[in-house]
Amino acid sequence: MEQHEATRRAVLKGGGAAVAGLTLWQVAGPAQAFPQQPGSGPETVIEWDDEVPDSPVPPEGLRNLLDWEQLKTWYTPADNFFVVNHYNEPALTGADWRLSIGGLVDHRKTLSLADLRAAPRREVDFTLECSGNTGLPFFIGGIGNGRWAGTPLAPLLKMAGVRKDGREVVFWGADAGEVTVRDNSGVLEGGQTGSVVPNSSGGLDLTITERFARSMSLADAMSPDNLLCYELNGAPLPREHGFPVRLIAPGWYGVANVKWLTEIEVRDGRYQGRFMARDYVTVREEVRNGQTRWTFTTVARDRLKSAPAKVTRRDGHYAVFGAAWGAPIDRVQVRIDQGPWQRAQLVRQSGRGHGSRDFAWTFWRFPWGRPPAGQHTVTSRAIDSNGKVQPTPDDPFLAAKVTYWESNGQITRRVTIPAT
Ligand SMILES: Nc1nc2c(c(=O)[nH]1)N[C@H]1C(S)=C(S)[C@@H](COP(=O)(O)O)O[C@H]1N2
Ligand SMILES: [Mo]
Repeated sequence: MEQHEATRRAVLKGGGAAVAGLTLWQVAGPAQAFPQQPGSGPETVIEWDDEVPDSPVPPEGLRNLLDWEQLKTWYTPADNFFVVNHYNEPALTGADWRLSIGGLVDHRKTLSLADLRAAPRREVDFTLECSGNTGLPFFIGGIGNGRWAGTPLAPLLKMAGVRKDGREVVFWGADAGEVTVRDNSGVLEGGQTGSVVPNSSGGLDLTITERFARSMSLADAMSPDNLLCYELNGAPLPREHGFPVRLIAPGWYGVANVKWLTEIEVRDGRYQGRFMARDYVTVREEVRNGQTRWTFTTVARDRLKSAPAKVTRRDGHYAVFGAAWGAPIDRVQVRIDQGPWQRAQLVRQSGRGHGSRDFAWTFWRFPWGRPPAGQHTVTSRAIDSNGKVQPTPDDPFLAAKVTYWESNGQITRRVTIPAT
C-alpha cells in the first residue's frame, strides 16, 4: 500500500502532461488495483443510470455477483467472488475427500488432498467468467479474478498411463440434480433409478439424477495450464467454490472449471452429458453459400471482452475505469456517445505473469476530462494481440446467436454528468 502511494506521488510530481502521455500505469500492489485519478480532493463514483434488474435465480444457485461500481481490487476477494451452482453445494471434508483417476488408464489412481498438496505446486492468475455473463439483463457480474493454486493435472494423467484408445477426459463433480430428458424416440424403459413417463407430445420423458460433469479432449486436458486447484487467493478453496478441489482450466469459460471434483475418467469418445450437449450449447443460425443452417457448439474457451466498470470524479475531472479479458489484450478503446474511439490507458499489474500467459483481466483507465453536463453513453472495446476487435452486439456472428451464452459484444453503459 505504501509502495502504491509512492508510485502515485511520483506520477503526480510529473504533472498532468506526463500522466496523459502514459499508456501504462504501473501499480505497485495488486491489492490496490485501480490507481486513483490525480488530484487532492476525494474521488467520487458517479453511479450508472442503467439499472440492473434483480436476479430471478435463487441465491443458492447464483450469488455474490460483481458490483462493477465497487470494483477496487485486481484480485476479487474470495467472499465476494460470484457463485454459479447448477445443483446442490456439497459439503465435503478434506480428510475424507478422494479423487479417482480411472477409465481408459493402465494404472488407476486414488489421491487424497495430502497427495495433491505434496505434489508440485503451481499458481495461476485467472479471470473466471460464466459464459452466461452479460447474456441476460440481470446477469452482468458473473466474473471474478483469483490467484488459483494447485498441482498440474498433466503429470497425474501421465502417471495414470492413458491408453491408446483414450480420447476424452471427463471431470465429475460431487453435486447432482434431478433432470428430465425428453426423448421422443429412443427411450424404452426406466433404468435402475430413472423413471420414464409419457409426455404430452406423444414421446417419453426420462427423469434421472445427473451428476455435474464436463469433458475435454485428451489434448486439451493435457495442457500444462490446467490445475487440480485447492486454493483461492492464498486460502483453502471456499466450499461454494469447490472445496476441497476443483479443476482450474485457464482460458476456458467458467463451466469447464468443475467444482467439488471427485472423479476423472478417460473415455474413448465424446461425453454428451447435460453441460456438454444440452445446456451450455450455443445455437446459431449460420448462412453458408446463401443457405441457412442451425449449428450447435459447446461452450468452451473464453472470448475477447471488456466492460466499463465505473466513472469517477476528482477535482472536477472525470475518468472511466474498466476491465478487459478473455484473450491477451493489446489495447482498449472507449467511445463516448457517438464520438470517435479513443485509446484507454492500460493499468499494468505486478501480479501478472503467473501461468504460461496472461489469463487474468487487464484494468484500464480513460481520462474523460470535463464532459458536458447531461446523460452520456460509455462503450468500451478490447483489441487482442492478433488485432482482433471485440465485436459490436449486432455483429452478424453475435446477431445469429439465439442462446445467451458467449455474449461477448461491446458493453454500453449510461451515466449522467451533473451540472456544476
Ligand atoms: N461441480 C460443479 N462445477 C461447476 C458448476 C456446478 O454447478 N457444479 N458450475 C460451473 C459454472 S456454470 C461456472 S460459471 C463456474 C462458477 O465458478 P464459481 O462458482 O467458483 O465462481 O463453476 C462451474 N463449475
Ligand atoms: Mo457458468
